[in-house]
Amino acid sequence: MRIPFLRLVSHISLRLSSKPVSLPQLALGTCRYSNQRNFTVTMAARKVDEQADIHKMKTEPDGSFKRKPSVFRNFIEKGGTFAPEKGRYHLYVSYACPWATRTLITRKLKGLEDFIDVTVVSPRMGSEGWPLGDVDEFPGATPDPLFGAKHIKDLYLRVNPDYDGRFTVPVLWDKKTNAIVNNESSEIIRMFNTAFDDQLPADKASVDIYPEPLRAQIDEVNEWVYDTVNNGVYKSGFASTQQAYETAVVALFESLDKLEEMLQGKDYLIGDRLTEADIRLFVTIVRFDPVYVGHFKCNIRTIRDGYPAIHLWLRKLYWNIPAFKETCNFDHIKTHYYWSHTHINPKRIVPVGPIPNIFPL
Ligand SMILES: N[C@@H](CCC(=O)N[C@@H](CS)C(=O)NCC(=O)O)C(=O)O
Repeated sequence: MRIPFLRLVSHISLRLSSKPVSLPQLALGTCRYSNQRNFTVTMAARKVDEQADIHKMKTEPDGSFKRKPSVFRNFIEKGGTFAPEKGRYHLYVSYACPWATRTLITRKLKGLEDFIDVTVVSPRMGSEGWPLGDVDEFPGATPDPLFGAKHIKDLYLRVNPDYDGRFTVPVLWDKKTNAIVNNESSEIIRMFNTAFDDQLPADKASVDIYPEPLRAQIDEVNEWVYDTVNNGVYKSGFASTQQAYETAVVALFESLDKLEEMLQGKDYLIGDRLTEADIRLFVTIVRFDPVYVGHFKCNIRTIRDGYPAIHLWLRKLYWNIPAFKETCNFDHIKTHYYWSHTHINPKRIVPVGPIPNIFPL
């Protein structure tokens, strides 16, 4: 039985008395070296270290987590710098990462497997960030076939040694110019949706996850689903104060309640066809019970017990459409979160449950 949301909010607001906790300040700017050259080297090394190590990522002064915008934002398009050529692009992903999995699902739905090769990182993200499959052997992880990179950060620094953003996946790489085309999943899936259509068989070219008549609705849903659900689970899990956590987790469950209403008797979120809105929501929902409920404390309800319509929609996508099931690797997913975030789970113990990770239809 689901707890009515209003009851829940009043219960929570009674407990919103904790003061914001001041964050441990990282010692940026302090340096023991008098020699100027040493100083520069030390600061540069420390900066990359901060960029690569998730444990050194700072939350905002109020304890909330804000995701940084992606930096590489080029498009594959006819007549552009990055032309749609078969075999030219390479995709670096993690099976654990929901953002990267959006691109894997779309790649499969569009039949782009022969057009774009994939490298899968190890799920165990350490102080250097994402390791490739030869540095950290893990079933399903692969080495970098292009440069023998040890970590994803090597690719970013190869393109720009001064890059000061995070070393995230997915990365869409151009083998012709040795450049990062794009590292923003929402844009990569839009490219995959249309850029290669001229070269694809009719049945794959006609797959359209961002159909013209539904675009306004898709954009509207994407906006709040991104903020409160896709990113909401991270805001909840990475919050460093009670108040920031409660704000995020309440907004998350309000949105899940809304999605539950929207999915009553429906197989797809918008209209009567599969769109990118389904793909973007699926990657979060499929990780919800196995990881976010426990690890990120998103535990007001589970999907399996609290949201029958979302649960049915999830299972239909997973079991009926191979692009969803075949890109979902629960071993990578669970290992990544529970092993990598030692500020949340210091002993790196990966829970056995839930059993099963996803129920049959
Ligand atoms: N906006 C990016 C976000 C990608 C992202 O944050 N990926 C995470 C993995 S789930 C990552 O690689 N994090 C590494 C880090 O922040 O160091 C997208 O949607 O492509």
